[in-house]
Amino acid sequence: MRKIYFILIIFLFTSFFSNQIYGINKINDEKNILITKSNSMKDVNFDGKWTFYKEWKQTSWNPIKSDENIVFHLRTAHQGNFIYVLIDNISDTNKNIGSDRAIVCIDSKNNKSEFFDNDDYCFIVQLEERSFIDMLFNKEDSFVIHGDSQVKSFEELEKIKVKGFVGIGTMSDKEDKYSAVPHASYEFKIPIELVRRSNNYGFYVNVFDGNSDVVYSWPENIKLKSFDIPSPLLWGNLISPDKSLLKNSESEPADFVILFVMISVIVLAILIVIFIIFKKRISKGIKN
Ligand SMILES: [Ca+2]
Ligand SMILES: [Ca+2]
Repeated sequence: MRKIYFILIIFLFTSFFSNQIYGINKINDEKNILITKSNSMKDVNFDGKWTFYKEWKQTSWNPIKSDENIVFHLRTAHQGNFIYVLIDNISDTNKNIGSDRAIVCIDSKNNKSEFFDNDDYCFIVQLEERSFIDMLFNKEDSFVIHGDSQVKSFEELEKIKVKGFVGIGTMSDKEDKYSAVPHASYEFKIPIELVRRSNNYGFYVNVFDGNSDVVYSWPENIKLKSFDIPSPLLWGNLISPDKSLLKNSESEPADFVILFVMISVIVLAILIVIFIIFKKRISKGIKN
């Protein structure tokens, strides 16, 4: 009988914690970017480049290659109500204001649709020369494209204003982590409210160098006709391996409440089992 109670306790315990036990090995392939939960993104200075030593340190790092050479570094993280992306385009050392750009696309349902549907968003940031005045007035050359329920070409799609979205691109300086040679770099702050919380988005990134007319992308080796965005069907995945993106990481007190309730239930279950065993023993003692 005691064995059964023991198994019951183990079962209760594992069922409470089953959602927290996970393995990321099976999803860690080349079509996935694993996004990190960070607690230092509030310190990021949105000026379009890696501004100081620790700025983007607490993020996931994915070096994106073409023919075995790294062409850009992709850093991703989430904190609170935002997804943060840095694209450090070390391969673009020619400053082409108004034509160099970076694009981040998110398929919020990751339904891998063939055309750009209404749960898909692309965040487009152009390289700019940031003067003191630009910084003062928060000027940025960026916009958001929203997919449609009908098949439309990328040019026909609606440009939308998104509250809270920040996208800035500029040439890097000596503080850059990867290369001392000035190159194009782009910082993005994307409101999760727009793309909804998920632990699995469709994800696509590309950079365009106006000097060489070359586009590099992730996933790699997607051939583009003109500079259009490829079908979401070909995009990769942005995965939150610990599912932390499903909840606001700033609401820690709520987590404590859940943990407290879970521990209370487990302690209560153990006490009930002990009480039953104790009661049975007493009744056996009385019979004897
Ligand atoms: Ca910065
Ligand atoms: Ca360029």
